[in-house]
Amino acid sequence: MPIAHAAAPVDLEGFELRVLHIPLVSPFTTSFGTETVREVIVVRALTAGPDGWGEIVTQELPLYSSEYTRGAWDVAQRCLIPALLDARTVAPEQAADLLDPFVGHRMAKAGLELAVLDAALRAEGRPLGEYLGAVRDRVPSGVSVGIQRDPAALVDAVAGYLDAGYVRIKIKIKPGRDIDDTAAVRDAFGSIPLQVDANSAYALADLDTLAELDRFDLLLIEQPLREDDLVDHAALAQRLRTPVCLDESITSAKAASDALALGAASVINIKAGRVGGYLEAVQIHDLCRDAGVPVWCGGMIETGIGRAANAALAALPGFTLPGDVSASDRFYTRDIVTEPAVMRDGHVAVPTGPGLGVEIDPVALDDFTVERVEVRR
Ligand code: NPG
Repeated sequence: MPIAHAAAPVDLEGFELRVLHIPLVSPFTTSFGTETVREVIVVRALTAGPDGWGEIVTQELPLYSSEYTRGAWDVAQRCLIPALLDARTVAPEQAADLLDPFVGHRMAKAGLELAVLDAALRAEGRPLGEYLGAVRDRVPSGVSVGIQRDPAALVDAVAGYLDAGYVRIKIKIKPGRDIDDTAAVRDAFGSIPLQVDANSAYALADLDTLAELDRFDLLLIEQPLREDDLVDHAALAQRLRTPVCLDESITSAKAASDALALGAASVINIKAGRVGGYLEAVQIHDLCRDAGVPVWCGGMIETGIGRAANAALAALPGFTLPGDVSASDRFYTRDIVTEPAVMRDGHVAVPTGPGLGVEIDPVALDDFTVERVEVRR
């Protein structure tokens, strides 16, 4: 179902961008590296009415995708913000079209669109979840566990998250840290809902290793091959019993429909940043739902801004698998919103206030800011 009721346009006066450095509670290791500090761009849309907030989920370096903070910082100021400010009066549903002439840079576009959307919905007193089509008031909370020192340390880490109440575990894998790690978690915890994420670290030539994972009855394997390897993913999916889920490869609704047509995936991870915004994310949800393909909401270690929006998105009816919608304290001791997401009974609540439904903590925001710029009309 497309957005049922469009939002009224906002009168854009400018944008404030900030680069934040927020320390993580513990290092987070994936197949592409280890992060100890989350570098992220927070966007504030300055309007004639309420301001709106968004988040650009790039990382410092282009390791997960081609986008990275300095690139987003530049393209936002040089191309994207001027395109929005030239239009002056912008409805959230128009933002993607205004930004479309600029190729790629989807995370930057998504952060700007979210700020416009938040401003528009705050002006109308409408919650984001209601606007996107949410059908639940809370969403099941899965957790993503980074690669640890060894399988025993991984078991300890997973035990902590299960004790905390997380309803689904995802472990990161890479060549050499796959079978033994997965086996250790299966042996320790029996039939818990478990999935693995390779972040593009394998090639089709690794088929034998990947097929060994079949014996663990995983919910899915996420993005085993490279972003561009749709045909190879289709070949792999034919050979595995474990369902193949795509993340990095799904950069748009078109990419999602191509992947499904090719048989490259039977599950899709939806991240608004990766696909250019929450409205594109809803389109992917809709087309997967029509095709009977389950989706779940991914995470990009967002601050309380992006996490609030992710909870709203994950409450749409097609999100039938638990997402990486963990509590704020999974990554941060201090967040930049006044009421960071908490997990209760394995679930995170969908905010109910206007727009994102969270308020910014201005002191925390200032404390984590390492660079700030304002672009005005
Ligand atoms: O809960 O936000 C979260 C983390 C989920 O594992 C997670 N994200 O590859 O999906 C991923 C990974 C990631 C995080 C990728 C940050 C890029 C940046």
